[in-house]
Amino acid sequence: MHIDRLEKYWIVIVAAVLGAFFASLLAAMLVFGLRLPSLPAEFVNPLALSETRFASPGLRDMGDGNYELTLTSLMWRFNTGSSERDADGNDIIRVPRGSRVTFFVTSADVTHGLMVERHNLNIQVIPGHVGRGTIVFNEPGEYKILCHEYCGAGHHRMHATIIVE
Ligand SMILES: [Cu+2]
Repeated sequence: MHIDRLEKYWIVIVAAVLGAFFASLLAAMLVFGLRLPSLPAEFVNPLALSETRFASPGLRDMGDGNYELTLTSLMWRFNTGSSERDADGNDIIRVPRGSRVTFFVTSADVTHGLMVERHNLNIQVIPGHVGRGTIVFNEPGEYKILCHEYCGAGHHRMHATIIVE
């Protein structure tokens, strides 16, 4: 079968581009630890959060530098159970350096998002679903927990702060 010279070039270019995409996916998975989002580990009744772990949000010390942070997203704040607030009334959580924090998050109303500044955590917070993810905080500093799903008029103000001491 005759294939035109220019057509051969294009086949090679297309194969090279596909190969580069595949290699970058592999690198993202193997080098940078990127994972596809999975189904939530748990479901809750969003109308009866008072009967679930989300009735008492907060940071729990599980020992050996492990913490569990249970929090609820709602219009328009993160309820982390913390009594410490910033000037805008948003929650502040403090953990020691080196802490391994597992987040458990659900929504009390609409779809929200949860990402932690400069860390590899990005959860879509859907009513009825419990999003879960873990971060190890190796560097001291202040890190914002931000909502990344537009959730209404107060979305741009919706955040909390983690201070790694
Ligand atoms: Cu939002």
